[in-house]
Formats: sequence, C-alpha cells, structure tokens
Amino acid sequence: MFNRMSQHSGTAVPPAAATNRSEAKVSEGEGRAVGGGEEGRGVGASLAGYVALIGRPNTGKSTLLNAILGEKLSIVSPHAQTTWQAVIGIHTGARSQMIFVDTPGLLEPRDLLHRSMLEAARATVDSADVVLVLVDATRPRHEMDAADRLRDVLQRRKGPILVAVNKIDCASEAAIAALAQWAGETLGARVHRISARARNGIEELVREIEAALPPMPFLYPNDQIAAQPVRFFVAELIRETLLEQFRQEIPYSTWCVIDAYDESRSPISIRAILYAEQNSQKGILIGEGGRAIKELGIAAREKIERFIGERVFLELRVKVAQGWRQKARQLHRFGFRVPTAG
Ligand SMILES: Nc1nc2c(ncn2[C@@H]2O[C@H](COP(=O)(O)OP(=O)(O)OP(=O)(O)O)[C@@H](O)[C@H]2O)c(=O)[nH]1
Ligand SMILES: [Mg+2]
Repeated sequence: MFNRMSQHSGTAVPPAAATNRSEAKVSEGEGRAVGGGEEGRGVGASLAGYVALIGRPNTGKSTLLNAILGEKLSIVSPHAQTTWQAVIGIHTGARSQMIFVDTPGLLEPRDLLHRSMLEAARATVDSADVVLVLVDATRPRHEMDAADRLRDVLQRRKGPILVAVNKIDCASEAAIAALAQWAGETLGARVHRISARARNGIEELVREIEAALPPMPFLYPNDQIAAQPVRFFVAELIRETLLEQFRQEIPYSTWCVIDAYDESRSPISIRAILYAEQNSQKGILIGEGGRAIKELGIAAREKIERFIGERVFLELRVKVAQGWRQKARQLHRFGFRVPTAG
C-alpha cells in the first residue's frame, strides 16, 4: 500500500505517506501534468477528473471504491453511517485518471455531525466532474422513499450522472429490474448493475466513468492511490474496529484523533485519542479492568500494520468531549466541514 501512496510528506506524516489536500490543489491549480498516459500519447489526449460516489448509507460506496482501486482504502462495515468524512481514492489507467471521492451516506440529518456529513456529500457533488449514484438492490423501497434527498443533493448538478444498482449478488431479479427502471427514470441517467463485493460489473462501469471524464492532464503521479495523510487512514481503521467491537451508540459517539505519529521509531509509534461524548461512554470504551480498550488496540493495530506494511506500537487514550456531535467548534477541530446555520 505504502509504495502506492505519494512520496510527499506533510508534517508528522510518514515519508511514504499521501499528499495532503493542499498539495493536491497546488497541482490542480497549476494544471501540471504529472502522468502522461501511454507512451507517445500527448498530454492533451489524457482524461482526468473527480468522480463523486454518493448514495444512501450502507449502499456499498466504500466497498465499490476499494473494489475499483483493488486495495482496501476506505473503511467498510455492515452498519449504516460508516464513512463520516470524504475519502479520496485515485485510479489511474493508461489514458485516464479518476479521482474518486467516497462520501458519507445521504441521510435525514438529526444533529450537526449529520449535517456536516450531508454537506460533505453535497460539496463533493458540486465540484465533481462525474457523479455516480449508488443504490442498494436489497432495499428498493428505502431507495425510492429517499428520492427527494437525492434530488436535493443533485439539484445544482449540470455534468454527467451515472447510476449503479449495487448488491445484485443478493437481490431478486425483480427487485433489481424495478430499481434500475426507477433510478433511470428518476435521475435520467444510464444504469449499471453491479456487485461491489463480488466485483461484478465493475470494469464496465469504470469504462463508462472514463468516457464521461473531461480531457485533462493527470493530477497525481500514476502510481498514487491516496491523497490524504496516512494518519487519516490510521484513525479510520481505529473507527472501523470500533464499529466491529462495540454495539449501538459507542462507535457513533466516538471520534478518533491521531495525537502522535513517530516513524523514526521501530516499531512506528502511534498515539490515538478516542473522544467520547459522555463520561459513561468513556467507561464502556475502557471496559472492566481496561479489557475493552486493550482488545480494541490489538485488533486496530493489526489492521494498521497491514495497511502500512510495518510493525506498529499503538497507544489508545480515551477522553470526553462533551456532546461533540452537536458542537460546531469541536467538529471544526476534528476536521469536519461545519455547515452554516440553516
Ligand atoms: N451482498 C453485498 N453486500 C455488499 C455489496 N457491496 C457492499 N456490501 C456490504 O454492504 C455493507 C455496507 O458497505 P459500505 O461499503 O460500508 O457502504 P457505504 O455506502 O460506504 O456506507 P456508509 O459509509 O455508511 O454510507 C457492508 O457490509 C458491505 O460488505 C455487494 O455488492 N453485495
Ligand atoms: Mg462508506
């Protein structure tokens, strides 16, 4: 994984880590061609752009991103509301570069964090060259009921929109056909039928996304797949582990901040702080005699080591940031896009 991330390092980011967003913007602003595509092909022949992955929670957006990249980059769980901040994954082919932006699921916002998640999806759609809407074939009724939210997010959209009906590996043919017809009519878009998990229909879908890209030089080196710092992915892997090990509200009340990342040490030394919303949750996170936090640390460390490809020492601390999901200042500190009032 690491050798496929950028060689640019930001502060406190390991040397082989991904570029940060501001570096990405610089190359975009300069219109710098960092990859030329096939040998002998001029820069003018290359296609590149941002592809927004949107849809209701749990439709398989992150699974699809990982399937397209052939790497586990974005965290996945059977529970809805896994992705909270946009995740960027870059797919470079012979003549095209697709910068996928995996977004939080479109939901009925109940608090400020939800509104921030919705805002992340909306902003991604507004700035994307291509939008791919993912709908879940196992939940056609839910998809149809949520049509207004989808229309609302897509309302300012002028560029190409594609639809993929996902999870066809475990839905009935009738449900797939009904949803495909509904989605095609509702969004006026071409509909693909895929299984992100079983990796069916992905190549064809990627070819169609490619065809919808504008002519543009590549924005990232050919072998780079991520655009966010490694510590972002480390925190995400800890959150994924939280979703696996705790039930109900704990994973949804906890945000993870990487407080220290020292790669001059061997093993690499990482300290993460888990911010709970309330004191009682802090107790649950730590568990009796510290058992829960210890288990979490072991499982998360294994994931992080697989991701980085090196041994890691992981220290987890638990703090309380009272009611952080509802507090603009706290969300801002945690790196969320804070929506304006309204
Ligand atoms: N059967 C089946 N399950 C799938 C498929 N794609 C994704 N899933 C499962 O659906 C669940 C949700 O997948 P995610 O990729 O986390 O969904 P998401 O849209 O990113 O969810 P949020 O981040 O909450 O918006 C996981 O259990 C996946 O394994 C598929 O093609 N078939
Ligand atoms: Mg997701």
